[in-house]
Amino acid sequence: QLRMHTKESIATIFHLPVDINQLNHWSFNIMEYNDPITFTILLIFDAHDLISHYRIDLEVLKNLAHALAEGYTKFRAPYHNDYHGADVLQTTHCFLTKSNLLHVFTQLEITALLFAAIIHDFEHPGLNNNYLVRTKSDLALIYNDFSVLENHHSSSIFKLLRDKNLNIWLNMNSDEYRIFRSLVISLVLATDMANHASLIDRMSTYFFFKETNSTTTTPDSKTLLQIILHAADISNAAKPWSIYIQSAEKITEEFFLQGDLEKVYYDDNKPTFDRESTDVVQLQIGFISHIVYPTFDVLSKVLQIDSLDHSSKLTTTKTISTFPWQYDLQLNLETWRQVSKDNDVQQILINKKPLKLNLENLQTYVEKA
Ligand code: 8BR
Ligand code: ZN
Ligand code: ZN
Repeated sequence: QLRMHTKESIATIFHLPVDINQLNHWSFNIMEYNDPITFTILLIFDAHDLISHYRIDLEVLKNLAHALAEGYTKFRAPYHNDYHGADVLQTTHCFLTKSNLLHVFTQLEITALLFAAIIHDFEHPGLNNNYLVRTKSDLALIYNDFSVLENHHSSSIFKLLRDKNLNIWLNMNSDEYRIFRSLVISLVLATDMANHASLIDRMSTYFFFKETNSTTTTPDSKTLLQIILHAADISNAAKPWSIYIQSAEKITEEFFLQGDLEKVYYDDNKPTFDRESTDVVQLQIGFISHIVYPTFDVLSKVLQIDSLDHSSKLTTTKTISTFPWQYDLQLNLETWRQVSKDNDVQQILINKKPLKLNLENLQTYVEKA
């Protein structure tokens, strides 16, 4: 009976709490809604025409959304759960709406990017690769210590897709599916933070030579897609402060839960994330300045690309463009710097277990910044 309603919007048919226009905004706060995977996947896949193009059965899509939510919440990780998966999809979609890339990439590439975004941390246990390797976990042994989590996220999703009640890509032909699968795997594997530096280096070198007019090569679309997904993955620190601080709190608690286990299970008992001594403020300042800033610098250039044609060289529409995250990143970094000058707040931040940042208190620092 769903077919008869195709003229109605997906939001109406499924009584979704938001519509697609809300998902186009940088300041959309996914934390305010229940069941984030269902509405993001339905609305965003529909907006990019994937549902009609691949003749996706809406019941199967809903089943998949449900299975994704189950896998994402299985380990009750404070940060790496269904909200993070849905957030990365919504943020990726947001990037695409602020660029010309929808004309640069093929439909299949956009499909792989959006799918990789929603599945990229499936069944995340809330422990990082380093922990899984050091404790000789089953997962580390299966994947020989190499991008252990990322291999698992991708592998377990393709296992799910063997079930025809979950396989939304049933109508892709075998050539398309082969390219799609290979792209999704390489996108998810590229979210391993161990690849951050080489990914940024590759693109920075490229843009440097482009600006000096001395390059004849163009970046491949796979690298561009990897940058977009990587940026969406770490975008929490580039969101408005009130949204970012909720994510920062959750990931810090996840780090500390791992730290608690490290004290028990590490041979030398030397935790990487000790809740007693970790300086949360310096951790965030380091994360923003060393990881997020360089990534978003490159991303801003990537989003201005409007052709990958080898003969015409790479062209960009505008040389300078302001994106909302440029402002938010600067403000967030400055806010932490204000916080770091205040010893009282530092004490509160370090000694509260589990960490609870006082949002109202911190607001005064936003104003100072
Ligand atoms: P995943 O989300 O795919 O695990 O990769 C991103 C990694 O970046 C996280 O595991 C975490 O180590 C780091 N990270 C993120 Br995301 N947000 C952070 C934050 N606000 N502060 C510190 N590290 C963060
Ligand atoms: Zn991950
Ligand atoms: Zn992630």
